[in-house]
Amino acid sequence: MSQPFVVSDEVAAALADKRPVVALESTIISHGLPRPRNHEAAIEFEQILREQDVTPATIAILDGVPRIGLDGEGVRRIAEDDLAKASVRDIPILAARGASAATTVAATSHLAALAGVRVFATGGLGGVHKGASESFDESADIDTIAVTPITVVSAGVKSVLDIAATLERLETLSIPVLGFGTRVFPSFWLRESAYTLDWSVDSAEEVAAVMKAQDQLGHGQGIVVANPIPADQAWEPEEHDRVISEAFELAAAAGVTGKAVTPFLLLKIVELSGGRSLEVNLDLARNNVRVAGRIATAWSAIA
Ligand code: PSU
Ligand code: MN
Repeated sequence: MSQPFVVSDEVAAALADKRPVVALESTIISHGLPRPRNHEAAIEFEQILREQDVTPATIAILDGVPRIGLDGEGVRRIAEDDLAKASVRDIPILAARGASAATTVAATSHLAALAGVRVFATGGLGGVHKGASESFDESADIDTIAVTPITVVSAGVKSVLDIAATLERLETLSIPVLGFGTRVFPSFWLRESAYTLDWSVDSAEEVAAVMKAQDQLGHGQGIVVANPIPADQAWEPEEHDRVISEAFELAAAAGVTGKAVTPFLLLKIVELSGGRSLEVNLDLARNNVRVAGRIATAWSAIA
């Protein structure tokens, strides 16, 4: 039987030498950011890590093969091809059919962990959607992190979600949430939500220490590191609130449901904000990649 997934030579060598590696997701590139900025962003996120002497492992499923670490052509494909959006449940179907897809936070976390990558940077986590008590729309991101040994660095969850319900789910599923330099849970484009956290950390080394302790004392779940965007890069709250409510009205009017909701809202918000939300989205993602690089470096020193 052939290998069910492929780890690139660069990532495999780094893992074998216990050098730091950070996973990067492909759905944010394929479905979360508009072209052509998405391709530039995919290249830049990898570059930020290389400048920290950290090996990037961008993850996607190409021609039925889950790939941990892409070459330049793979990165081009996730940015320019019209790929499907794959969560964990889609992986075996894509593999059996030889099909291609971008991986969500859930699918990226799962594949990273299969390959032995422990740290992952994204923009924002999926979570419990507003109205979920009726629609049952809750991202598989949270459930997957509950059973996957991965440390995910995000700027919290997008303010299009039900943040309170998402935090409740993280608690129920025994996923530690660490505010990175903050006791307030961030809300993606904004530094703060209305919700405080029980725990904050001030350094990458502290996160690595929690990872080590969790390996010894946990049951294989992951860790959420909530990293707020720097104050001078955050979106203006009034403009943010106005655009989000308009985007919601458009999604309701268009009757968007299921896994199309998140990409629809993200791209509408870019349009409605005249591109401002995109700049903020890119800044917070870069910031998460940098922090993830530091955590991976601290982890490789103690693992
Ligand atoms: N955060 C972003 N951009 C994105 C997403 C999150 O900044 O594109 C994507 C991630 O891939 C996440 C997915 O896993 O949205 C969640 O989708 P859903 O709500 O359908 O689970
Ligand atoms: Mn959903």
